[in-house]
Amino acid sequence: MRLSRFFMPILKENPKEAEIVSHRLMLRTGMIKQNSSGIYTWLPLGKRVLDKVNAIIREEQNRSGAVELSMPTLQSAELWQESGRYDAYGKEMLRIRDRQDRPMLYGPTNEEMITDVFRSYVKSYKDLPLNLYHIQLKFRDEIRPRFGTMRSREFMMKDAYSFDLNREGAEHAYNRMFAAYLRTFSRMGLRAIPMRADTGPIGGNLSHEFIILAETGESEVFCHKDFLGFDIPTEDTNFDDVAGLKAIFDKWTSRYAATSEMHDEAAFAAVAEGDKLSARGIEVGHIFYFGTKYSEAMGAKVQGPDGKEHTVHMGSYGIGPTRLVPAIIEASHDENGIIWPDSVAPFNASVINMKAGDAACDAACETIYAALTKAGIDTLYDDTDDRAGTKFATADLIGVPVQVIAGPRSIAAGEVEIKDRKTGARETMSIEAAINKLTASK
Ligand code: 5CA
Repeated sequence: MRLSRFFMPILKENPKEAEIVSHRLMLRTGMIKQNSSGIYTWLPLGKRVLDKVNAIIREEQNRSGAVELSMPTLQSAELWQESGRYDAYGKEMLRIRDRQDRPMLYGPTNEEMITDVFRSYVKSYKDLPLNLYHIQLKFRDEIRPRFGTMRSREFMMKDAYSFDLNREGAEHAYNRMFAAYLRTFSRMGLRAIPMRADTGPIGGNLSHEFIILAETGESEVFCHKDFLGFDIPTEDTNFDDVAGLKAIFDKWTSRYAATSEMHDEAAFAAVAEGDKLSARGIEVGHIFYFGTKYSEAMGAKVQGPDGKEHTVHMGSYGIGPTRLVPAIIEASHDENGIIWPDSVAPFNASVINMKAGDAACDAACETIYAALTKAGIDTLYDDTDDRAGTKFATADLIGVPVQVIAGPRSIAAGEVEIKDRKTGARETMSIEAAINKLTASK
């Protein structure tokens, strides 16, 4: 992408309304724009990050055996009347009427709708287990939307729903998502700790929130330090291995970890003083097993191997992509701006032409830009006529992991400088060596 043709409205001043660093940086770098309270446009730079976050989520959901579909944002109230949640949900639900005066709502979650999809088609245990997911916008009329897309009213959610013949099957489905979540967050450079959690309006009694420790987090959390060192399930994890996944679950629930709603003072007091972590955290995912709560109310049954009808056991599993983006920034920034992990960076490299218009600089930058692009590296080429200082500041601010810097003096010597955004380390090398270095890992 040539910066001169991109749309990246960088703000010169720090936006005053932003209370936390991720919100400030997302506004400054032109990743998001607020349209109304808790409702945001994802501008091109932000959209690129969000797409990469979603791609990782999708890969790990698919790896675990979940199947993607897409459900609408607007739902008929009828389904929610069936489950009994239409009245129970309260003011967070945005209720709408269509021209026929039929009650509709903008979905805050999709348990009812997916149960309806399921009961329309699935009649036999032979079609189980099944886990269906989508990545879709939700709306919750939060009392206090704040911190940008961290807690917004319209937000994106990956929501998956599992269906099994019995509790045993449902527990395996839960463990599948549990392991997939550990992998998902780790691939974004985050250490998420699963914590016993309250189930709120979703229901059930087995539930974990996946929490990133961060000073600016909204949740108060208590856990054992060992979580910081536990191994993440590997890429070759067998998601059909019931005992293997149970072992992962057991390991990751073997130490104390709870959100404030579920906090047990006495149990926490038993943790050795030096092992206690009492901190703040950001909830990036939340998984629930709620048995037959929806399937019972809505008649989702299958014929079992015994020939009898069985009400299916369900769970639901949420991740908040539009919250993950600021959570990653909270975990990875410095005084100059964002430091993106390569896996979610909007661009993986930037080429900085210190003197656009200088024939030698232009030619060298075009060569590098073309070679990196050809190798499949998302590259931002700063071909604008801004001052070099401005270009450096912008590159640091938007946090692209590697910068290739070309100025008239270095180009005359056939060289460029490579700067690592995270460490600040700089290396000078030939143009060819720079191209080789950056494309080697691709
Ligand atoms: N149906 C279940 C799981 S699919 C559910 O709705 N779970 S939830 O309420 O815990 O939401 C799932 C995830 O969505 C949360 O972990 C969080 O990452 C994200 N999320 C929830 N509310 C918001 C919000 N107001 N703004 C941004 N993200 C949110």
